[in-house]
Parts: sequence; C-alpha cells; structure tokens
Amino acid sequence: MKASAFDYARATSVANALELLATHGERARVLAGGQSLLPAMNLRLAAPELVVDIGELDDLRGVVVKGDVLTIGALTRHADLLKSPEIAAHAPLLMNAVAHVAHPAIRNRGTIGGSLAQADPASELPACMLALGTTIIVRGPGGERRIAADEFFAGIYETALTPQELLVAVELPVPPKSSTHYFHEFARRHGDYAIVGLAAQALVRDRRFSDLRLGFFAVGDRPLLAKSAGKLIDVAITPAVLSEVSSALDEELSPLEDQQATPAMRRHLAKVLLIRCVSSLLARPDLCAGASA
Ligand SMILES: Cc1cc2nc3c(=O)[nH]c(=O)nc-3n(C[C@H](O)[C@H](O)[C@@H](O)COP(=O)(O)OP(=O)(O)OC[C@H]3O[C@@H](n4cnc5c(N)ncnc54)[C@H](O)[C@@H]3O)c2cc1C
Repeated sequence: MKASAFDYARATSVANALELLATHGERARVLAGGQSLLPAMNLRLAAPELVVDIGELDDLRGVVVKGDVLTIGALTRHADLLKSPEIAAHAPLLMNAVAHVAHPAIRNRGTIGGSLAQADPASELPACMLALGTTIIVRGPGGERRIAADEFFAGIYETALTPQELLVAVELPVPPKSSTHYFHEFARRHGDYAIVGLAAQALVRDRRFSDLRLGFFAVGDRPLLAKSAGKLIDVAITPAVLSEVSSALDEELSPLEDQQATPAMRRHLAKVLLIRCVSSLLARPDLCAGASA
C-alpha cells in the first residue's frame, strides 16, 4: 500500500519547524528518521496532510557532557549512540539497549527523539529513560518544557507532547562511576520487538542496593518504573525478599495480550528478569537458584 497524498516541508530551523506545527496543528506530523512514521503512513495508519521534515536540523543532533549532565539531541541516531564515546563512558545501559533496537539499516536512520515520541510500549529506549532518571526537553509555542521521563509516556503511542511541540533533547544525570546496569529482553529473534524487557540502573554498596531503578517494557500500555524496587534498597537480599518483591511487582504489571504472548506469560517473564537482574547486579548467582519466579 502507499501513503495517501500529503504535503512536505523541510524545516530550516527549530523555529521554522515550530511555526509549521503551530499553523497546521494535528494535520501535521514531524518526520525524523521515518522508521516508524513512514511504515505507518504506507499502511494508512497515519495520514498527515503535512509532513514536517526536521532531518536537516543539525543543532538537534549529538551527545554532549557538561558537568554531571549528559545531553542527547533528539536527532541523534541509534547508530550514533552505539559509536559515541560519551555514551560508552557515561550511559553504557543505552549502548546495550540500542543493540537490540531493530537492525543496522533501521538504526542508521532511526533517532532517539523518534523512538521516544513514538512511545511504543515494547521499545527499549523509553524504559532506559525511566531507569536513567531522564528529563525530556520539549519546545512549543509557549517555550520550553522539561518533562520527567516517568510523566512523559501516557499510553500506547501516547506521550505528553502536544501536536505543536517538538522533542528537542533528553538530559541524563551522569551516574556515579560506581553505578552498574543491567539490560535484557526476551524476543523471538534478535532485532524483533521485545516480548518483555528490563533496563536497570543501580548503585551497590557492601552487596546491598543504595539505589535501584527498574525500567520494564512490554509489560503494559507504557514503560514501567517499578515501585517494588524500593523494597530492595538497603536490605540484605535473600530468596525470601526477592520472592516478596516478585509478588509485589505482579501487582504493578498490566500486560497486554498479543500474537507474541499472553498476559500470564509476560508476568512470568518479568519476574524471571527481575530475579536475574538482581542476581547479576549483586553478582550473586545463588539468588537465581534460590528464588522462585
Ligand atoms: C522493521 C522494524 C523493526 C523495528 N524494531 C524496533 C525495535 O526493536 N525497537 C524499537 O524501539 N523500535 C523499533 N522500530 C521502530 C523505530 O525504529 C523506532 O520507533 C525509532 O527508530 C523511530 O525513530 P525515527 O527517527 O525513525 O522516527 P519517525 O519514524 O520519524 O517518527 C516516529 C514518530 O515520532 C514523531 N517524532 C519524531 N521525532 C520527533 C521529535 N523530535 N519531536 C516530536 N515528534 C517526533 C513522528 O511525528 C512520529 O509520530 C522498528 C521499525 C521497523 C521498521
């Protein structure tokens, strides 16, 4: 199938993109890498009257570290994240996660801003943003808004963005050198969307967590920052504690049914991931053997 007819405008600046979006509102759609928008248009799941191409706005591209803040421009491609020394040094979780986003051809075009604005609940990067405590920076007719990642994702393909707004960057606090991370997803084949996945960032002292952020994906209509993680902070982790946290996590999940898995299977896999994650972050294989999923 082919997309229905649409007008095309190549934005010459962020201000120009915002003008176009302000004038055309819901009839316009932003085009970044096109890896989600163009298939949706070809399938007639999206039919914008105007496509605003921001692909040449180079000031929205790149990774910068200033003090203890890492800023990633919205147009930074997945492939750029994989190659960035700043990401390798300060946000290795992202590097692990991006390797699971689709395939090289898609990663060469797809952008971080596009992935977050698309808000697919099975996407890797939104869950990473929760785990990393990211702030999402958005510009619109009223100026700039800074939105915490856990308030940005509002449902399947839904975010806090209005049709007049542009996601311009994300800001991550640079994690302490001693912090550690975990990423894993269950997928039918490498590069497929996850059946269930987990992106985690932690601080471990004396074999206890002093901080632990668990970003689950494909477990509901949006990525989930698990509150149950709080029960693992500053306590000795035993199989019994882990089992209690697994049960609490179950309450937080609202998995959806699709062709890949039932809600029961997703709940089970999320608990398996939780236990493997904790065991791996604490370097305690005994927890995997001792705790039941
Ligand atoms: C075969 C295939 C497999 C895929 N597998 C995965 C996968 O495993 N994991 C995964 O996460 N994704 C996957 N994707 C989806 C895609 O790679 C991502 O959603 C992402 O790369 C899209 O980024 P983009 O720059 O191409 O966004 P676009 O397609 O250009 O835009 C996506 C949406 O975001 C909006 N948008 C884009 N940029 C902005 C901005 N700066 N401000 C406001 N709105 C904006 C657009 O209007 C559109 O609604 C897959 C896609 C394909 C075709």
